[in-house]
Amino acid sequence: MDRRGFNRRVLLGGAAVATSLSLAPESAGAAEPAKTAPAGGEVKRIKLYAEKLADGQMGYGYEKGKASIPGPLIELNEGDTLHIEFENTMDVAVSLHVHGLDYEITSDGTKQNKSDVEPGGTRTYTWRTHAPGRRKDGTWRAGSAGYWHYHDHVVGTEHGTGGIRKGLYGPVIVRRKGDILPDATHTIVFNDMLINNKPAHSGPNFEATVGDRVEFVVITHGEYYHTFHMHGHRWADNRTGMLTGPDDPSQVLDNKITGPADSFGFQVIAGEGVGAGAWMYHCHVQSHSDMGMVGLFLVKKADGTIPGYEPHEH
Ligand SMILES: [Cu+2]
Repeated sequence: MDRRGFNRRVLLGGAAVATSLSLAPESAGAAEPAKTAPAGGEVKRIKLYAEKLADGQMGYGYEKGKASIPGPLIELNEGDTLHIEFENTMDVAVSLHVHGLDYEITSDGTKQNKSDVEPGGTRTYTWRTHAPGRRKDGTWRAGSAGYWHYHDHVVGTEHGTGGIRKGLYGPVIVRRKGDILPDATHTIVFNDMLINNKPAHSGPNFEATVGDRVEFVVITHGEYYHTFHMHGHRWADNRTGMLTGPDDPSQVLDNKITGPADSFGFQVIAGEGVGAGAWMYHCHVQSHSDMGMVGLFLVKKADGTIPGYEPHEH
């Protein structure tokens, strides 16, 4: 059983439990200690494809014929190494370029060092990650943990402008030992005036049940800056999006400015202190939200209902 199913079952414990939770909203979702990330150090191997999609867009996928926009979530723990056997099924050269991780120039994914992949070709990209630590000179070296992303760097222009516009991007999460693990992770990419390359005013929407620990990765691409806003939920403006304790000085936000190639992430307890509902998230640049940069965080009650929400209206 996955973590999400486990959490849901705990929450389905009965009406008496639900009542006590609603009287003490700060404890919602805290029935069990949160699960945490293990230490890294593994060598992992995946296969990744770049493909043209039926509607003229492009995507990355773990299997042939199953590319998606955004591409699949790649999760690592600090210290892990990832070898990606990358196959280009398209009729134009394509690449894989990652932010935030360690890679040699041969895994840069750019034309400048011939690390792109010709049509029909295959190449292995290697990404490494490391834990934080003290350098010999006494200074502190940051670890790799963070909310990062990957994208094409060669389709259309030598910056991958055409590939990114058509959907060649995806999320990467590197966790530190002890980081809290979520029940589910969702990716939201503001790409020009679209979200995840979907038509305006059409989401994407994400579902959860009150009390679920839900993680969002927010990435921006394209030409514009945006402000990411979520209704009813807040997060901390730091590496994990969560406060570490009462003295953590990180600012708590429900709105964050984000520009091209920025990425951040956070976890919320769905409906904590506010309950179920069709909670909007959207770009808060007013003209952008009016033009359809909006989706829903659909937080259901334990019985599956969402107060006031009529799906057919949306
Ligand atoms: Cu915007």
